[in-house]
Amino acid sequence: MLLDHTANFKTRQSYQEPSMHANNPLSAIIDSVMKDQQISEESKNIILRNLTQLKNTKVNILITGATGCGKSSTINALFNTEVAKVGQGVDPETMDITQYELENIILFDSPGLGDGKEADRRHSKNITDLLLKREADGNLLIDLVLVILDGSSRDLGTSFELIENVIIPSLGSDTSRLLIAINQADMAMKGRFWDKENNQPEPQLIQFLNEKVESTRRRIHEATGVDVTPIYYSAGYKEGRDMQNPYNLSKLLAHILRHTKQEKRAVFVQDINQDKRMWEDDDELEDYRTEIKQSIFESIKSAASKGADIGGEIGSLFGAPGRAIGSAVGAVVGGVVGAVTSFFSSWF
Ligand SMILES: Nc1nc2c(ncn2[C@@H]2O[C@H](COP(=O)(O)OP(=O)(O)O)[C@@H](O)[C@H]2O)c(=O)[nH]1
Ligand SMILES: [Mg+2]
Repeated sequence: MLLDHTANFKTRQSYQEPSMHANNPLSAIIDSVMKDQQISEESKNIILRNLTQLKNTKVNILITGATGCGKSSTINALFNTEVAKVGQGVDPETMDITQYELENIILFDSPGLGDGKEADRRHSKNITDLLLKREADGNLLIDLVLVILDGSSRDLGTSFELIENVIIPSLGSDTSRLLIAINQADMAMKGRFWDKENNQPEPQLIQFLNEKVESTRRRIHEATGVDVTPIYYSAGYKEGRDMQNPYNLSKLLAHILRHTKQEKRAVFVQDINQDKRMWEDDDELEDYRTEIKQSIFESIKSAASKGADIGGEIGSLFGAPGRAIGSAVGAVVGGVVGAVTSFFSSWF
């Protein structure tokens, strides 16, 4: 992947240090703006200030669910790093919340319920405290709570208890912070009806999973009055030489972005997994990858032009994500559009 970026950068005359920002799209965009000959100094200053601020913006995500549901696997599949240790068993490291600091995203990995009375009490309190926590500016710290259910489990009772009695009561009136995802879709029928070759469910399993989604939605609605539509996916696995790519991970990311404030979506560009294989297989009900690109792109664009009447200039600066570099877009655009699209084209 890194080689792809470098190759793209080398074709752009304005960019001098191809490898320096290979993993940091926002830095690359800032560099491009700085080196551009045609943007006015005034606009440059505004854009740079905004993008620098964006670089320092954090998105805080709480990921929770019963031990073994696949939190670590999901983190490693979604993000551009192997930070989260995957493993089974109850050891001190999985007993409490583990925090992972990526470039812009901060992950709080907390066990859900089901690890014994004492542990459950502690985890419930940790989760409640986090969900109520506010930053210095008064905003809630946690932008999104992702609850992962183990799709291969027949008994999701403790997970419903977690959602209904711990998480929802701590969300406040705005329940849009909650996202529920059913993992291990491949194992939902004990591995039956999973088309390994094409890494996708067969019709019987699709029906089973859709029913699971619907019963989960109905159950939570009846217990709490809150409307959530879970999605199903598979984080995949790696076991020695045996590996299975994720399924519907792009759908999961698209939903994560929908549940994230528009102005914060941009920072995902820094942290999402650049391994193409993570994003390839999904239910194709929607074009998730295009949605992801566009929503991140729009967020970068509006963040960059914030607080200044430079709409026209910024518009031409960024162009549209799908557009080929150097086609309808002018010379000004090349650098920045190039920086953004080259990252995406090598991922997706
Ligand atoms: N078949 C399959 N196995 C999975 C999937 N996600 C996770 N696993 C496996 O489930 C086990 C527990 O996963 P882990 O990520 O450590 O769960 P955590 O305790 O919630 O962090 C590991 O052996 C993973 O490889 C999946 O989508 N499909
Ligand atoms: Mg884990």
